[in-house]
Amino acid sequence: PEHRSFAAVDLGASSGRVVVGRVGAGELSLGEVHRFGNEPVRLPSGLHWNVLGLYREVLRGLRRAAEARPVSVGVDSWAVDYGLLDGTGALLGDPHHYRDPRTDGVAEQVVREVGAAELYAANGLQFLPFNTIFQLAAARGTPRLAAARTLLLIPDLIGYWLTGSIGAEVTNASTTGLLDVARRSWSGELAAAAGCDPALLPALREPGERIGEPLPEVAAATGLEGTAVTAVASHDTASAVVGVPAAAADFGYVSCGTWSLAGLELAAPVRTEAARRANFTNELGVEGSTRFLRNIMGLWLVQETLRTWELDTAALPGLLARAAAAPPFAALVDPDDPRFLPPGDMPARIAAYCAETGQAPPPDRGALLRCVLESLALAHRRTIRGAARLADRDVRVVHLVGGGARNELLCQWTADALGLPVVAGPVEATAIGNVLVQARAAGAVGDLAEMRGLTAATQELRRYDPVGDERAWTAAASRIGLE
Ligand code: ADP
Ligand code: LRH
Repeated sequence: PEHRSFAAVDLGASSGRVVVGRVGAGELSLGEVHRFGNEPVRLPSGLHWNVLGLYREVLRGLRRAAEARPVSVGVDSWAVDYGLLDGTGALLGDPHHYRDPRTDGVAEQVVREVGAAELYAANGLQFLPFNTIFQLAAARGTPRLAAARTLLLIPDLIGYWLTGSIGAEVTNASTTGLLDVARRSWSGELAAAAGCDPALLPALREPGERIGEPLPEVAAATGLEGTAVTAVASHDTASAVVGVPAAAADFGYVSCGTWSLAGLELAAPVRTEAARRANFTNELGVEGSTRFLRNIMGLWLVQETLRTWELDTAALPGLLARAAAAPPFAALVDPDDPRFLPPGDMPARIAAYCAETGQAPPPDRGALLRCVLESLALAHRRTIRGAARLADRDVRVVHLVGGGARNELLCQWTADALGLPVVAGPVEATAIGNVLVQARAAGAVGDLAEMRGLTAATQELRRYDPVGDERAWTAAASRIGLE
């Protein structure tokens, strides 16, 4: 055939989709066959993902994808969260959401026991309170953990349900805090630091490896018979970085959805004391690359604001027009203030932050949205500049991918704040990266450079050149401590 099809399942923290990608010589086209919300559920035991509901939607989507007769299927999702299996392979309870407060104070305790520098030397990971290593430490001594025989990250869990095959894909495993980043292997010492039995951790697999094929009941439910299930870069951010349409090496990226993941692609981890202090992470990418980046609280601030106002994304274009008309730099926040992490009333938290820092709280919805987006642009600026400095690299262009690429204000302000061109798109970079890693495994596309060339040549991109006075952004950054 002139082109071949691949099905990508991409589960984001705010929504999931199943996409069919067609790949051929000079061709890459995407068709979304199913999209569904991803809403957590609060139980007496805490905040959980509805992983069974998600799996049902995955099967529905795959049934539609099957009509395109895909060569293979790949699954990616948000990182760090996991399900536990008992000795028979049954799921033990509902996976916790990384925003569940059961980890409060736990990370600090583990860091006190092990040492922050020692942890960073081993796993190279930024300090986030919900890293899997800290979630496991929080679960120490629970009956559920005692009964567990296998730990599976979310895409590996879906892969297990689809095929019956158990494994841990390495890009996502690198977000757990349990991986020795230099050796690309599980670390017994890190597992011990969490009080976790290393036997829970399955054998690692690389992106592109075959996982298996659909179990009979899955084949019956979806019509996918004999289709391979292939390991992709199953950490959504790793797939998004594959989907960045960069032409040269001197690029920075912002994978901008629920989170803004901002940083660089490097050949090797940077685990200097300065990188640790600036809280940069070294997560693993494809072709042996390192994703040197930092989490920025991202569009979560917008999502939770809309939820508080009982609005959804459909209201965004109207609200963004009002943000554009609001006065500039009236109020600013540090988006990474830990108070913004849990679910809850976001406008109230932003107002409280402003009051505490001697700023007038935003007087209306347009002003509040402007405050959030200018603050995010400043955080993008600080993080890209910080990454370039810490890794001693030049950045000449910033690629902004994910749902945030639809937000013209955020793209323009990121360009203005950085004084660099921003190339926005693809919106579905993650699904593209998922498709392309499958296509490479099937021999339909070559290496990372070739994949990026194909994305650049076929996807809709928009360039934002910096305008206005960068000094205004510098002044704003120093006002709020984001330099
Ligand atoms: P995730 O993968 O983390 O679930 P996405 O990459 O799908 O996130 O991005 C979702 C975000 O994209 C939304 O929170 C919203 O802020 C933004 N977005 C979606 N549609 C639009 C739009 N039409 N205009 C501006 N922003 C949008
Ligand atoms: C983005 C993401 C990010 C992780 C977070 C938990 O969806 O995978 O890279 O830090 O979710």
